[in-house]
Amino acid sequence: KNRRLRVLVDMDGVIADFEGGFLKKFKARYPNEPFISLEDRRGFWVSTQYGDMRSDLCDKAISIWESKNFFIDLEPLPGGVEAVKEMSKMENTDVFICTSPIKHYSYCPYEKYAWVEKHLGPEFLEQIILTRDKTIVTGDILIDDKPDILGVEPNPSWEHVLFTACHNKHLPANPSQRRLLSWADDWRAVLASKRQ
Ligand code: UMP
Repeated sequence: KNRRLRVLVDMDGVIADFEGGFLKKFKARYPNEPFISLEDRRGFWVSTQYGDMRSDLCDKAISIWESKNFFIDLEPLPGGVEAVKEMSKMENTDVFICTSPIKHYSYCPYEKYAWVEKHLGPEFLEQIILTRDKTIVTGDILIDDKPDILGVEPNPSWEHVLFTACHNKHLPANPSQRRLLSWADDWRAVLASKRQ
């Protein structure tokens, strides 16, 4: 039996501030358009909520994360980089950054690698998994802010631990889904619970 613990950590909304970076650049590029404050965000898809506000705002939202330097400029979320570094130094623990690139591939995949190198260090370039389908990746835990993680594998090996974000914090409590409220929450206990 493999006694090493494999932790999959999502990037956007978990260690990189996608929502904050989006809002800042949306306001700068479209200063005369309405925007949705982080307090009013609902639903995982930013583009859907902007499109519901006014149909042309869907494409305007998408234009933000399709632009050069959007992903590399994202600020780290509080405590995320420190937590990933700490768990990667724990005994019998393998940490992978598991993130879905957008399909507009000009900048995003490159900038995700560059972000990891910049904030986590070049040794973490070995740990990156870029996939649009996380269900086919095996692991013990997937820490991710997306409430529903679906793909071709109906029974993924990992337990999805929902990382709280502005868009998911109002969702009704789901007893079958554990949460991490932030990186100040007890992520070490979550890992420990999977080692038994
Ligand atoms: N994303 C969109 N549309 C949105 C919000 C996010 O395409 O409205 C992108 C940003 C990330 C990806 O590249 O989806 C989410 O990836 P994960 O966090 O699920 O890895």
